[in-house]
Amino acid sequence: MAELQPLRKPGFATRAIHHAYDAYAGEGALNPPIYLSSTYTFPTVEDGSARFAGEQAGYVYSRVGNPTTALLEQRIADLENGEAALVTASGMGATTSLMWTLLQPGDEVIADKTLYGCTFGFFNHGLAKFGVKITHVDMTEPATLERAISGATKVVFFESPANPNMRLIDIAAISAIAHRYGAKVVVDNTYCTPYLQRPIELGADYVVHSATKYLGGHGDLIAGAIVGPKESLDQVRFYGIKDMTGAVLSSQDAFLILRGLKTLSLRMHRHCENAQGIAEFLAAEAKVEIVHFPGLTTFPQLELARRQMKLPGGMVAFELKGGIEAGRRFMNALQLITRAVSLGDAESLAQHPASMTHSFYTPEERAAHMISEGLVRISAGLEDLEDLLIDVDQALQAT
Ligand code: 3LM
Repeated sequence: MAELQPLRKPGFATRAIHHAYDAYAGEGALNPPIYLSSTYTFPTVEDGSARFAGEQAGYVYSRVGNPTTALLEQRIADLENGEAALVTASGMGATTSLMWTLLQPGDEVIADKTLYGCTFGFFNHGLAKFGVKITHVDMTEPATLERAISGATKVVFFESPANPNMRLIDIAAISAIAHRYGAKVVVDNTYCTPYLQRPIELGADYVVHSATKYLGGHGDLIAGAIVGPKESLDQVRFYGIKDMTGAVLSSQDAFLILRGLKTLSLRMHRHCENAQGIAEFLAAEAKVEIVHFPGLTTFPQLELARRQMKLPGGMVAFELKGGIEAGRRFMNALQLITRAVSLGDAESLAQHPASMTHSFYTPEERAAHMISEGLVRISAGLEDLEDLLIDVDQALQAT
């Protein structure tokens, strides 16, 4: 890598494979070692004390750092174009560790209307119990944030596209408003990955991820990541994670994510192609009421999609004319697309948000947060598109 740097900054795929690891160093292993060690040795008591005091570099205990997770952190920070990153035991571990660090009782979080179900639960049933005010506004219209925000607002939080209804939020416009009031902007970039969208380049302060999804990419682990300013992430590490959540990623899972990242750019292209094919197929079917996909020319926020995302992503949401009953029959008839929550895996997955990922919302909350009861969500996998379309077609016939 060192020889390439004077010529140009290596591209995304190159950095996803090589960044921060020298395969010639140490034993010359092509892949980085998995450090299976909970604790680290101190040459002397004085060295150990100096490390605890932050006066000497070096590892202490894997709840605050491990060489394998540290490599993954450098790589994710680089891909998101952030100053630093922290990896966590889950996507929820990322959001909770960051929020416990940034917020005090009396502070306000303004979040978009639509959030992943457990994030909604954490804000409204978790943080709210500890004196943090949670306000939801429709951030697809930045003026609604302008009307709600005040000096008490410490965090502005959203997903784009939002899980599960695919509403997009203008990261640059929202960040500009939030920063005028001194609030920090946190974007959940799980649906896009840094290959499709880099919120920090658009003005956001922090990015969180469920690395369980596309970053890992193979449905074999649970993990999360936070990207942001180094000084702030040091506080998340030494307070939010070390003392508050303990949401530490194992070095074995960090290795699997490093492996997944090597094919991230390739996989995202296939996910996007397959999602585009499924969305177009559904949109042409008489039995389909509406398809939400940022790659359709009928998508209401097409201009924003093209400006903010490199490609439209691998997630499709839609409703059948017969509502949820037709949706259930469709999902039960699927033979190749697998009935399961989660997303970003090699396998295409179908689920029903209202009774699964977003069942934490009450029916009234779902209505207020634009999550339709009849919505079906498909995470397009990496199979042959033709096979996926045959499955969608036969499942539609069954409705
Ligand atoms: C899902 N989502 O099927 P973990 N942020 C976003 C997410 O989609 C998720 C998380 C954070 C799903 C999981 S539902 C029981 C299965 C945008 C997870 C949380 O803690 O790694 O699961 O990430 O939509």
